[in-house]
Amino acid sequence: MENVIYAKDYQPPHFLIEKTDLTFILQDNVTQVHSKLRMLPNNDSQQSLVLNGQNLKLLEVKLNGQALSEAEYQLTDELLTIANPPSEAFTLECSTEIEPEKNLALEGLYRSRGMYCTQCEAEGFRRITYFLDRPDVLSEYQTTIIAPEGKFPVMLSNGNCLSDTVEAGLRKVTWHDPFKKPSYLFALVAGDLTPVEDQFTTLSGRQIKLQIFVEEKDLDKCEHAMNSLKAAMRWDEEVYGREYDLDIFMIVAVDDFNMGAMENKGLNIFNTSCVLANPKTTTDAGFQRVEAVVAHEYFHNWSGNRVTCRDWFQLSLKEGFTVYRDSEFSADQNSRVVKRIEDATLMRQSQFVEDSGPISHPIRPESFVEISNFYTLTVYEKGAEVVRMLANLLGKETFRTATDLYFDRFDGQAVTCEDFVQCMEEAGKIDLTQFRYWYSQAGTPEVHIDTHYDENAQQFQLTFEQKIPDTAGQKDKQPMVIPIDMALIDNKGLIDIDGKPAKTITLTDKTTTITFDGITTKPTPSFLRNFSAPIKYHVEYTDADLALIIQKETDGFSQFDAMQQLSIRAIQQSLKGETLDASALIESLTALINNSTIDPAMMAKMLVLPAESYLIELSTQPDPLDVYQQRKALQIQIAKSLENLLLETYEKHADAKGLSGNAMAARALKNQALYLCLLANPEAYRQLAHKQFNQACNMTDESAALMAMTHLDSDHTQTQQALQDFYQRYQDESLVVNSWLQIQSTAPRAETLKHIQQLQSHPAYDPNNPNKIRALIGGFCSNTQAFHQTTGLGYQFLAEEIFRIDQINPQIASRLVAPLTRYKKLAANPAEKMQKQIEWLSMQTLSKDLTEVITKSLT
Ligand code: B3K
Ligand code: ZN
Repeated sequence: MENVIYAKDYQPPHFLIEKTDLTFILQDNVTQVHSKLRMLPNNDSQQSLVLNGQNLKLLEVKLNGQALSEAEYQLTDELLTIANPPSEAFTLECSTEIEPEKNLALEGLYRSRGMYCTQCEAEGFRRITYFLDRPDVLSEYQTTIIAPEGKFPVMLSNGNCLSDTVEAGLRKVTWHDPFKKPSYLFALVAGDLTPVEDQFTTLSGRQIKLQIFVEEKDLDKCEHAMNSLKAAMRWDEEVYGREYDLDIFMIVAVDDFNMGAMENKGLNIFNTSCVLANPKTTTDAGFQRVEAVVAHEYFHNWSGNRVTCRDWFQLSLKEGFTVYRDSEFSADQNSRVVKRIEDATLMRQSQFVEDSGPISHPIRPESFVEISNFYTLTVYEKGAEVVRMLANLLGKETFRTATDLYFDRFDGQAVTCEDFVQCMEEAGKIDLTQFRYWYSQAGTPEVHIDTHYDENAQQFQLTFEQKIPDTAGQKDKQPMVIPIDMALIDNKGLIDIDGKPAKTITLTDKTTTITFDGITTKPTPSFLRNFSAPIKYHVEYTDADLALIIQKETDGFSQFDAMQQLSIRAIQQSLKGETLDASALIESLTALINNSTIDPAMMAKMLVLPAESYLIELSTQPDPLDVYQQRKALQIQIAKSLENLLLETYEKHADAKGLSGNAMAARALKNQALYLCLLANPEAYRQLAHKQFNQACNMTDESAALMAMTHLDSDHTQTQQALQDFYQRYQDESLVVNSWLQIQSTAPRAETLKHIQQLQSHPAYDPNNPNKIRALIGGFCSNTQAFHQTTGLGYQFLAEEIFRIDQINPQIASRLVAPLTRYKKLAANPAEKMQKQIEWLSMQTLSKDLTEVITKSLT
């Protein structure tokens, strides 16, 4: 592939930018940007000055105040080169014009519903002005925004507001950020917004002003984000000793945004979906997402902003660490075990799939063509799991010593994953040489475990064998450090091991044998407690072993995992053509549901079968439609066997109200019960679902009922009516309309494809808005019946959509193509048809983003 950038080629910048003065003149259709950079050579060797710039119209360049003639610089589509810059400090001024109105890629400066906003990570700043657009160039920014008086009530940039004046009909607002930062953290906003305000007093007694800027119609949806922000600020002080640094912290909500949110210094910009929440329009899951994302972006102020990345290969340095931090925060705010189950589930059903597919890469990649393609589950979620293993290895207090060392040593610097690991090593006084393979080797490690009980010797022996699979571009890997938290169980419960109920076995060799002495009866081992490592493991269990783990384990994740394994076994059997035997699973579920002490949130998780994507991941060349059918058959069997208990459960939790953890847990369980009841017998439960739909006093119940009806009883007129009613009720709530689109695009039937095509011309749809695309087209991709229909029409539809989207927004196109690229994993019939579409795409003129992904999938 052309234009590959390699980590090994890293060179420090030839120039530094001490101060960056920016002036934006906002006028309809064209924005002028004037920059004045105070620059400094960074070494003695005389080098040309090479600045990044994309889609910019250059009006003028001045060096030390002197305009340069066209002969004195060189301009290409992506670079501005000045051959002989001064060898001492100098100022460089550039005047450029950009067209935010035409910017549908949503990188750089663009407009969303009339509002100006920016997204600069990773390389969007170069679409604003010529710059050294790389994270190791840290500069102090002053930003002036000029616009016609009265046009934009709110004009913001990073840091503190220095002045706000009006002169000759123009408003001029100047901001100054005292903290040096890389260009990817720059932000600017101008629009008709209103702030919701609050305050936070830091541990050392400083008053911080907090503002969330939204459109006036959304003012009633900010309370939760504000509370989450304050909770996150307090948590980071208590758990990491990190205080906020500026006097003001702002969040702005925008409707058109490629990702969830962005941690710009002092001025976070959020996708509305990750900040707005109100029980009438937002589900419980939505509330939890807002809490997590607000915290995540806030935590970046230290893990990312104060200590940033040297280059983009180090992305997991800030993202893995920050996801770990937000995950622990959420665990502290809500149920720790449920959060762990959710994280492990995401790893299994999405990250494992990514890690065995064509874009598999280590958490610290070695090369890329387009960095936007590496904002992946691997860098984020697996990265967080790696930090978690380090935290567990060091223990709570030592990990805190290590993070203190990291933040203090590297404050104000751009550093590497290696710097982070060295702090862990120093503080923990351990050697992490082998552990570093987690940063350099891709693929999900697989551990096979053999068990042997010797009754005479009263010994129980375990043999672990680890295998790191070959992945795209990586073969013959080294054994890794794999911490396996385990317990031994008998009928009475957990057996003491060295005076403790559990033990962590840390695998370092290809094969490891462990012997437990004094074991009087054959125990059932339980592995990977609390999902202690991001791996797959295999051990020969009987149904009775798994049932015992569910019954006796004290670790909730292991109980959940045993239940999942029972389901996986049942589905795999029926995929092989054997009769579906779900008796052990149903027996365990019955016992649990009858157990009045179980947390309803946990019970709700127990009732969810492993995702199709994970089942496919565990199979060899399956046909996704078979997997769908067998999973559904098991679901129906469970639903029918438990019907009465499910109805009781539903009724018991039917009127959970409010936003407490208990109420949310009750709703999760009751809605899962409703879904299964409807699956067992749509006739019998249609009215129940319909009643819930009409009488719900919160969006969780209302949308759960609508989803159950749409997915399980779609032909009935009541369902069609409910869909129409829902749209009528919420057509002015863009985020609810997204759910409405998604509920329809995920309806499991082949005909959904046609319906999606009709919805594309519905007034509710906006083909340029990432949230709408994700709801309709993203929903379709996860819809096995529609996407994998045997005609191949689903694949063709997606390929054509991707081609269209790539013309306007390459980042979104490149993310959306993933399901089409994993054809090698599947049975011949779907695989050939998918490959055909990928080949068709590869013959079109595509963005760099999409080209990289498509090329990798065809190799
Ligand atoms: N750091 C941003 C990522 C934005 C990247 C866009 N290509 C979001 C986050 O992880 O907090
Ligand atoms: Zn992040």
